[in-house]
Amino acid sequence: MVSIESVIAAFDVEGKVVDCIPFGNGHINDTRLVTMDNGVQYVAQRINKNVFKRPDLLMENYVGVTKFIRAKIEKMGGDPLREVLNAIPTKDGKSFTIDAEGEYWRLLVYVTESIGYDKVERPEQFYDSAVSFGDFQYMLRDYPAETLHETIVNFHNTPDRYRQLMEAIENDAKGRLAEVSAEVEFAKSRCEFAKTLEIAHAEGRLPLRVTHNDTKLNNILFDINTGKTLCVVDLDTIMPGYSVNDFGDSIRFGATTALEDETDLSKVNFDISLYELYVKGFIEGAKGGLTEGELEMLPIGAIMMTFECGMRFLADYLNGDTYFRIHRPSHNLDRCRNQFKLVSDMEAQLDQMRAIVKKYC
Ligand code: GN1
Ligand code: MG
Repeated sequence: MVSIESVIAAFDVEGKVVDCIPFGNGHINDTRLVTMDNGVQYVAQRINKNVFKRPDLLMENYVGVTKFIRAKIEKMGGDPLREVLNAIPTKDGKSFTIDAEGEYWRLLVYVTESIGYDKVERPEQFYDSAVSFGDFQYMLRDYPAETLHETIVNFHNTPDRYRQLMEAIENDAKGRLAEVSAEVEFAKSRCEFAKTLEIAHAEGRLPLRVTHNDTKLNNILFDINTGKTLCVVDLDTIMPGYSVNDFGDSIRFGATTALEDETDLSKVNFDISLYELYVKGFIEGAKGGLTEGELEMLPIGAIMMTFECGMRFLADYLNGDTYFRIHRPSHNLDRCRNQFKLVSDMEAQLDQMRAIVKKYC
């Protein structure tokens, strides 16, 4: 790998690199916190080319969306360096650089005195994150969606994820199929369910919007002093999508009693009180912008995103762990089992989940 100094040298910044450490818990890109000799810090990210086939188009989205949000924040008198991500241009005015090995890098302003969480530590945090993601959607409601590139085709197309899983089963590239028969059965028995949102969209009950598509709690930065939310990060998958999936991905990751890769399934339970807080916050943050159909399908979005993510982990396990970063051999299988446990929990509480949405509409 090339030196970080040579990467940073391409960007329009001053000083010399004195420190560079791995940063955050993302499963896809390679993220580092870089400190310069003048004390200024930046976040450098090597974009995963295996996942994002066209990093140049991705960066076009990135700059377009962040500029759009920044203009709104400035208008409202907010802090444009802390309430939205800022990509630093290269010395020749581009939003990314390509290193000697053909890898794509971007450099971001480090949001000072900020922190991200992998798990809800205080319930208000989850409520606040819901308001932020709801508001994020609201801010992008008039973004010209037709100018956005699809950075990962069919990203949250659940029937297509199902198809990819069936392909992975068929190939059984690593001979792991026998070990996962229960998980395969679990997925297969939800083949029809997987189509629910695509059918609702085709029937005009679910509109396409500009969505974030990766609304995990750890994709929100909080102010370490006030504890309040600062900004939404991880903007690589902003694309046209369904609001209920943005809602759902947050529930999948946050409204649970355990981390995404907890292996003791007795510790993995759907937390309906956190779900309720998120429902309240998301609806408030969206400021009346959600249609009746969307509101009605919020609970389905939660189950769908959890099911889809479980299928993605399972497919990656069968394919030999080529997509998600793993830290132990069965990591992706553990993650799949964890997600499927949550799916079962939510299915059992679907009526209560629906009643909670009604309460806040
Ligand atoms: C990935 O990069 P990260 O860790 O924020 C993935 C999401 C998954 C998530 C599961 C581009 O997000 O879709 O829901 O892992 N991002 C991509 O934790 O595939
Ligand atoms: Mg992330």
